[in-house]
Amino acid sequence: MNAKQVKEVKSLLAKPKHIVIVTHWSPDGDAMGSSLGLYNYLIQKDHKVTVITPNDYPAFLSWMPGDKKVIDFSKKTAAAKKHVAQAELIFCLDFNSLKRIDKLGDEVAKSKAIKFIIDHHLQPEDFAKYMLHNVGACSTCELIYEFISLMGDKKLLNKDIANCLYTGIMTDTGSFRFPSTTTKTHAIIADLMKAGAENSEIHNRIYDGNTVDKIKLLGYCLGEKLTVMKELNTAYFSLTDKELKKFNYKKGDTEGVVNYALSIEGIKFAAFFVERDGIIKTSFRSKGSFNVNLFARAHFEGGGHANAAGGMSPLSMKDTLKKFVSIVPTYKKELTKK
Ligand SMILES: [Mn+2]
Repeated sequence: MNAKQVKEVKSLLAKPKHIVIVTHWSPDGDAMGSSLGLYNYLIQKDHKVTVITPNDYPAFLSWMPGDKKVIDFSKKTAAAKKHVAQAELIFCLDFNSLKRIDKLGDEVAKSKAIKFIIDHHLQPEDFAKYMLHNVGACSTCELIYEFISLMGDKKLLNKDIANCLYTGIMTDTGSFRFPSTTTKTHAIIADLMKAGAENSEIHNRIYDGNTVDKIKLLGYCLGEKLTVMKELNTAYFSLTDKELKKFNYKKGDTEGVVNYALSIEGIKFAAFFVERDGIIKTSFRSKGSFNVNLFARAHFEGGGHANAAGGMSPLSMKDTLKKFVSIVPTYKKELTKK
């Protein structure tokens, strides 16, 4: 966003408007934190704001201020469509390809509203008039903080905004440990704490809400399902629908499982395959220079960041794993580079 655009957006937001905020499929901490952080900012300026998600998100994210008013497009499609049709301004947060929001994308594409992308994923699509995009940002929440600053509204940072933005920065940086965490990140966190962010409580709400089923599912994954391809510095897990049912699977129960594979000494590439509604969803994580965004784009109809990406496979679990195991050796050079 250049200085001229900042001025334009400032004047757009000077008068109350119908605003819709949308975020990506299977919202995570950064998606919900940025959406509700922006929501709690815009309502202070008397806008009529509606947050719409393409589908549901885990219960450990549903405590954020404004959560009760979020509309799930997959469940309340008619109401969501009405809001999108009425919108004068649509913010697209934490994604940059309309494919990432499924059928909600058709509504957003159709809408005459002015569109605004705030995001930190690679290769943004060109569908918005305004864009605050930075792949160097640790999270979209960091960019929402920046957006509020650009609008000259840092004085409006309150506890509600601070709690939302803290959540997204914490979850997208793996609790401030990924290389994307910078001095700027910590400076923003300090500001959010000054504004009232409840850092310790947020950590408890996000990470200490495990159910017995979730912990047992994790135990099963680690004990029975981990496969290590030692000479390729790669490790992966898979879970079928049947296995999920055995542990009374609830959304969010497999969150973070892939990171256990990545935490093994020497492992540079970790993958997780999970069957949901007949489709295999894939998560890829890496350490160092191995680019899982490119890997996901090339082989699993997905994408994301260089060190964290996702995708899908229309094949059966057996064939998906066969495919994966046959592809990984072609990356031997990158994976075994010192
Ligand atoms: Mn993000």
